[in-house]
Amino acid sequence: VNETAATSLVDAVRSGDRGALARLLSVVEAGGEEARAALAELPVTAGDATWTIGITGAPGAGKSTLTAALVRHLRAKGVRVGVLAVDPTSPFTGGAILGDRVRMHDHTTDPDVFIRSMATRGHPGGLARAVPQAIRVLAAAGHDVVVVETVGVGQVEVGIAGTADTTVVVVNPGWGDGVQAAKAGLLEIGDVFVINKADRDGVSATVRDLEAMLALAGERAWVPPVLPTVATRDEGVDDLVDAVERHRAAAEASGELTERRERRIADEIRGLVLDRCIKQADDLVSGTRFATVVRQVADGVSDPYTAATLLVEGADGGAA
Ligand SMILES: Nc1nc2c(ncn2[C@@H]2O[C@H](COP(=O)(O)OP(=O)(O)OP(=O)(O)O)[C@@H](O)[C@H]2O)c(=O)[nH]1
Ligand SMILES: [Mg+2]
Repeated sequence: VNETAATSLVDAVRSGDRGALARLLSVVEAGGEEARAALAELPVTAGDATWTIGITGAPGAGKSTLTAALVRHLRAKGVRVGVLAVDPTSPFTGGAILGDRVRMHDHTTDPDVFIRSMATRGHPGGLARAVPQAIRVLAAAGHDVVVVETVGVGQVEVGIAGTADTTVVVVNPGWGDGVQAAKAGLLEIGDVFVINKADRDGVSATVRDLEAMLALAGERAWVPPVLPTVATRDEGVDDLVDAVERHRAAAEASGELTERRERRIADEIRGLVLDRCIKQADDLVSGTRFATVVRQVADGVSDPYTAATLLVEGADGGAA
């Protein structure tokens, strides 16, 4: 790998070259040697000044619409914003990226906004690894805030939102007793709760239910606020910006910020380890040695457990 190429790509990103930024994000998403070389140029602490906001919630809750509104409000304050829209690549959400593009369209010509969709294809460790790395890249490019939109289903997606500096959980009126939120693990990770689509019925009941469920956690230094919004009409978004700023101040003061950032680093390392283990496993279960073992089990000479142990532990006596 050409270390000089990696260095000049990172330098170009630091100097504000948007083409280079797009390329570096692709490199990071793909992982491997090229990503390693580039990220070696980007110390984790380089992103310390950048605030990350995770936006998560059920499919269709209005996360993208809310993100676009949030970006608009932050831009009005002169804040430079990067957006990572994590596409879960499920067959049911195939339209998500297109939808996000449409809603984000207002911002695509603003040089101080950078929007990127990130696919979660590939190895299970991929997303846990790539999101923290992409945040670091966007920080290096001078973004003051990075918003990460992930759908609030799936352990990995919820986990990623939960390691943001501030996690915003988006629900809709009629989530009723909040059981869905609890099941998805969203109650634990939310620093700010938004009841979007507050133009619909049942807002006050949902506020009450959520607040009651949050109160079950007992006394806490930071009590997550519950805010109604109508993202499509830009209502309540000022309050959201305000709540995020208050949470930021509280997290900085309490040491929670340091903890979150360590969790993000842990996710990244875990993802890298997982990717490598999977690569090693793939190698073990292919090739002639594997074919031999399969035949032995098929012939009744060995059994699957013994075969697996032999493959993993590398003893070749039985497999030869
Ligand atoms: N009535 C109403 N509709 C809204 C509001 N916010 C968003 N919507 C609509 O809800 C639909 C889904 O909005 P998105 O922003 O794509 O939701 P999302 O959570 O990003 O969806 P996925 O990324 O597919 O999970 C769109 O048709 C929006 O126009 C709101 O406050 N009120
Ligand atoms: Mg979306």
